[in-house]
Amino acid sequence: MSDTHKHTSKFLSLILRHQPQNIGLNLDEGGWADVATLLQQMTLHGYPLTMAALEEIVQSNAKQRFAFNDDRTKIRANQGHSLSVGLELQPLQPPEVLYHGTVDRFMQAIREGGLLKMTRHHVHLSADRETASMVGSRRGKPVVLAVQSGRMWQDGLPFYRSANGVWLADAVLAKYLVIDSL
Ligand code: HQG
Repeated sequence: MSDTHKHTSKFLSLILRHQPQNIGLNLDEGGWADVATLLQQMTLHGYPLTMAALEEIVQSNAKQRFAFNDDRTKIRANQGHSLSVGLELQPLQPPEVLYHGTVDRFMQAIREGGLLKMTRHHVHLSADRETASMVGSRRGKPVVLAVQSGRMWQDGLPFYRSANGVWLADAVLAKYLVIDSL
């Protein structure tokens, strides 16, 4: 992806997850934005964007952060919102173990209160250690926690998976956490 596309893609994350009002955009209750309006408003606000460029950004995004609807008249972020949007996620049985990447400075709070969703809609988990380690390393030396997701599911706690494959939970109590590696 070109640097211009990367720059635009980052801004698009901000707009579609957190602050659509920054460019005068409205999201509907499902988090969808009208594509024609988005192209127009992005362009007006210094991020010139054509349909072809948007399609390339959506398709080439390594984490598949964005999705179009069937006729490509609407677009939304697949997860990561701080805005209140209904992604209509269906509960789904998780694998026995999922992973969460964090850093040491949060560990005391996590040992006491478990994993909380903080400013997002859900706690984000991954099926592999490597992804969790990468997520943790955004903040420093990563600490990877194993989540006993199979036990949680048996205990009646729901899990969801976003369209781009991120596992989501409402919270993870400390009793379901195991420090996997330091
Ligand atoms: C921590 C990026 C204190 C938690 C990434 C994390 C991911 C606690 C931070 C996705 C806590 C929240 C999500 C507690 C959790 N006390 N700290 N009780 N419970 N935390 O960014 O999982 O680029 O909201 O460990 O790659 O780091 O946005 O969540 O460090 O996939 O697509 O509080 O965001 O993807 O941070 O990252 P975040 P996350 P995107």
